[in-house]
Amino acid sequence: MSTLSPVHVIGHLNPDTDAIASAIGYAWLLRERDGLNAIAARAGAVTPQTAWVLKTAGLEAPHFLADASPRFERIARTLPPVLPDRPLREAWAVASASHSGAPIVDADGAPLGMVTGNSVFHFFSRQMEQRVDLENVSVARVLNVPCRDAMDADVPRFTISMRVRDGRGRVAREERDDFFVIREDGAYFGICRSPDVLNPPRMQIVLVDHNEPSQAIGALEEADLLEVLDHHRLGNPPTKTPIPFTIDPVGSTSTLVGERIAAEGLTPPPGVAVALLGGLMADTLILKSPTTTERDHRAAEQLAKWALAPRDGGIPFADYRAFGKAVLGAGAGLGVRTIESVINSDLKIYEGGGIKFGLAQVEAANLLELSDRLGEISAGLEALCQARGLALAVLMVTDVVRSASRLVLAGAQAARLDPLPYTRLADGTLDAPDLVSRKKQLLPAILGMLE
Ligand SMILES: [Mn+2]
Repeated sequence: MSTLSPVHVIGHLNPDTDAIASAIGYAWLLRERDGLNAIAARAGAVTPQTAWVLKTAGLEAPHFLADASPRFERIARTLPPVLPDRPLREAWAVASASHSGAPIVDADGAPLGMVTGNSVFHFFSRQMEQRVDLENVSVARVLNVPCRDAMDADVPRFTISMRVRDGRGRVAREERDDFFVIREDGAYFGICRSPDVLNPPRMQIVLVDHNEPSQAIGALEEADLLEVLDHHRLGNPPTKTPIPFTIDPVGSTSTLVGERIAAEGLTPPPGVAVALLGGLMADTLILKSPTTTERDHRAAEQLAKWALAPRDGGIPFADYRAFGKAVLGAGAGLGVRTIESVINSDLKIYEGGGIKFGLAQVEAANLLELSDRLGEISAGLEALCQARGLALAVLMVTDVVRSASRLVLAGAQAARLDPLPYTRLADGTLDAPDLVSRKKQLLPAILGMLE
């Protein structure tokens, strides 16, 4: 991992596919071209359409950034912890190398205290109160006492996810200079020093696909805005220094990122190109929206060259229009998609237990959408079984937000799936509250049942 401070590239709240894709693409370019530690981020949950594009691109969703206020994780120094029974000289070595306190942490990760100049001073004071004859105590002997005897056991703790600004008051009132930073489960993560808490480094942010503060993550004023790359109207916040600021009235921010990558003579990994092509197709409705320009057409051609080259790991679509249709199809709710696309967009045929069967998966924003289309879907699955010679077919309708699925079964041998551990609802569908993966959950269960 890079030791450079991270630069977060992030799109607007309620991110659409262009906001996510342009963040991924521009972060890639900033890493590749400028050597920055650029990290794509998102300001909200991904939509089913974006989830489909990312899955097709073979990419993870960017990490979620709740706001631009620095967290304790950012200012933590991950010093090597010292066990409480180790001699004081080990903590001393850590403290003098780091010019801070030395963390004393037990074997299972629980922070116990800190050895600091002050805590050792107090240790001496206690010795004197106990009338230990200090003239006969050598430094070597003192440095051999267990750390736990000379540590400060009352060091305040801050959780990695806590905003630094929320810890400022506490730190300002303390006489100590060093504090524990702990994980959510209470385990040691690192230490932080009061100057870092009182004046934390600002987050470095690049905005893509928006420039208005009202559309951006919270606490933007606590961050350093490095750059804006966008295709919307102006509504930008003031900055203290001049920054690169691009508003270009083209169809998508993904277009702008694609153009810049091409202008550098670089070739992105196919997944990045797929994501950008997805963002462009989604924002321009396959180059048909009134916002579409000639530049979007050229960018689409270029991205398609990178994204659709199967030999280089690209995706199997005939051209960007075919891919664009799939993108828009993945964005539509179940309510408006054709049954054809609901069943076939993500259909896989398997063989097992002497039969051929099909498992299709579709993502829905809401499982209630299924009820309205159930009759057509069942008929479509039966027709699929006929046409492809399948003994059974299952459509797995997955609510990606709530991580639950409903199963619609069809085919002459559908009854073989009766033992599946899911509740059969009045409409004949199966309610599978924790089922999200066809590959890892449903397929193994079905294969087990057909044996
Ligand atoms: Mn956009």
